[in-house]
Amino acid sequence: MAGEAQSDCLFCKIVAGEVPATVVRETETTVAFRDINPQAPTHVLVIPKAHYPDAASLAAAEPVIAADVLREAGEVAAQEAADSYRIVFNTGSGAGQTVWHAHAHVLGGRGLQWPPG
Ligand code: D5M
Repeated sequence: MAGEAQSDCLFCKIVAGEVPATVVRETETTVAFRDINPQAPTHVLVIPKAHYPDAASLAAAEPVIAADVLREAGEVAAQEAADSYRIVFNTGSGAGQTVWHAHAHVLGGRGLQWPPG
């Protein structure tokens, strides 16, 4: 069923506490943890606890939780004292998505180029 934990999903395992992560924030609907391969001084992933494969499918099915993810991304940036930051949702393998559980990258703490690669 939509939103249910998937046994083969890494981020569902992080939500369940079965895979360790450095959690920086948690709410009823979201978890924020440090990216294992940071690309900036602040690089935190914000995920919904419910499983959706990407941001668009999350927003279509659970718009309130999608908004929770965005709000938490802003809270992470505030917590990390990043006044300039980027929120990225890689969507599709051609855009670099490697984990098929919706996640916002929150990147900050250094200058960020535009356009991204
Ligand atoms: O982003 C997926 C991100 O997930 C990528 O930046 C690495 C990160 N990652 C992978 N495994 C872990 C664990 N175990 N902890 C923390 N971060 C992790 P994508 O946009 O799908 O490429």
